Amino acid sequence: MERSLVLIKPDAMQRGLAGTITSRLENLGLKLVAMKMLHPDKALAQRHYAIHKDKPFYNSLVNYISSAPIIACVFEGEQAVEAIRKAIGATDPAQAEKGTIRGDFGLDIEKNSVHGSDSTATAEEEIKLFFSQDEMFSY
Ligand code: IDP
Ligand code: MG
Repeated sequence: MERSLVLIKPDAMQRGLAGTITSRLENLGLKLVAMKMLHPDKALAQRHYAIHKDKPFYNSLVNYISSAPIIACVFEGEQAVEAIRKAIGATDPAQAEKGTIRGDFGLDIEKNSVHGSDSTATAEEEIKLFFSQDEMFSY
């Protein structure tokens, strides 16, 4: 059983896509085990994207993610990390296949609607940034 952190990013929230995106991921057969709406501050955005701190797009990315409320969720299931990455599609919506979340809804390479963890190890680290143990559910 794997877990993955999903963020519904500001561009998707602002266009009323939270339900659509959550629904697509639930329809993969994955279980929603944590969910919250929050407005990330810069410090949280910087920690979440720390791996990109030397990239030219880092400051813009941090400003973007902390610009509006987002929804953070944890999905659990077999091969959850890979299943979600596939459903999300390529980083650049222009390259993402139709039928993927980014291919259908992403605006540009930064405002690409959704985040999904890229490995089980990353997922565990990312989940800890957004959720405490008592915010995670088993049912
Ligand atoms: P991923 O979200 O598909 O794993 P990463 O390369 O880890 O993509 O980048 C993290 C996030 O940074 C992307 O989802 C996107 O929002 C943003 N990003 C990635 N590459 C660029 C870029 O070249 N310009 C602007 N923003 C970018
Ligand atoms: Mg990534």
